[in-house]
Amino acid sequence: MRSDPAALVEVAVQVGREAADLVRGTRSTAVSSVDTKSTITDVVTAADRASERLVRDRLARLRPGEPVLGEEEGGAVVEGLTWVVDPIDGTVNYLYGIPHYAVSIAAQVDGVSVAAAVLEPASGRVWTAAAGGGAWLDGRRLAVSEASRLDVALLGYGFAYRAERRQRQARAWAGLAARVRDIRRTGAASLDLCAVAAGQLDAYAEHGLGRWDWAGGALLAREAGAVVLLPGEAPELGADATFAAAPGIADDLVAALVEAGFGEV
Ligand code: LIP
Repeated sequence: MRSDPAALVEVAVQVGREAADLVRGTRSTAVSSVDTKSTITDVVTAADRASERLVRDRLARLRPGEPVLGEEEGGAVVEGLTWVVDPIDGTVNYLYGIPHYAVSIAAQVDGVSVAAAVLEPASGRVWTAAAGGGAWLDGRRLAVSEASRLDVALLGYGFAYRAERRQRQARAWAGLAARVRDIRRTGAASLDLCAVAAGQLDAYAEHGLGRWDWAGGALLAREAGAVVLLPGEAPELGADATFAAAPGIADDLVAALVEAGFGEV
């Protein structure tokens, strides 16, 4: 069993394609069976659960004995290789029929992503990255934007499921709105990070993501040349902040986020 990053990407794509087909094909029935998790707005559908179950079953066959951490069935990051799975990232978009959600499968070694596949069931787009091998969208090599000025930078961001935290986050982003070109909130962290990798966003920042939300997209962003700060790596942005930015604006954006109160939300 090969464990080089390129081989792990192949497995992630192979399994991710099956999960993406299932997610796309069952939406009409899956969204009729919805539960909630941390708050009334934090939803999980039958498709989330079925997608993760499929990924786990396929990985157990293809990669026997390798542990899986998934959003719906849990698990842990262990020493050595762990598969980190978000069965549907952007579940609220999926529930509302907004075609912007993904199946994200990453392989991590000692908690660091080395291979990733982020697959979009609605569009068929497949984003991949292998450590040291660059970031790719459907075979096209990706690179972050060459943004160098904050006042013309396009930022992605996200809100927490808890209303009181969302309110505090909104105040911080309001403090930033006049200092950048514009802000986008798409609802799928993995695809926000992929957008940074592709130069479709100049930067992205959010609090409170699960490892499964960022494990794949963060590798794509880093392999495309972004400055990436993962939860715990930038206390000034908040203990659970995830950040990715084109290098030309990264330092100025960190300073502006801190000034806007992003670190205290
Ligand atoms: C979602 C993230 C999104 C965040 C949402 C949620 P899920 O993941 O992709 O960026 O703002 O609160 O965490 O729950 O759809 O897998």
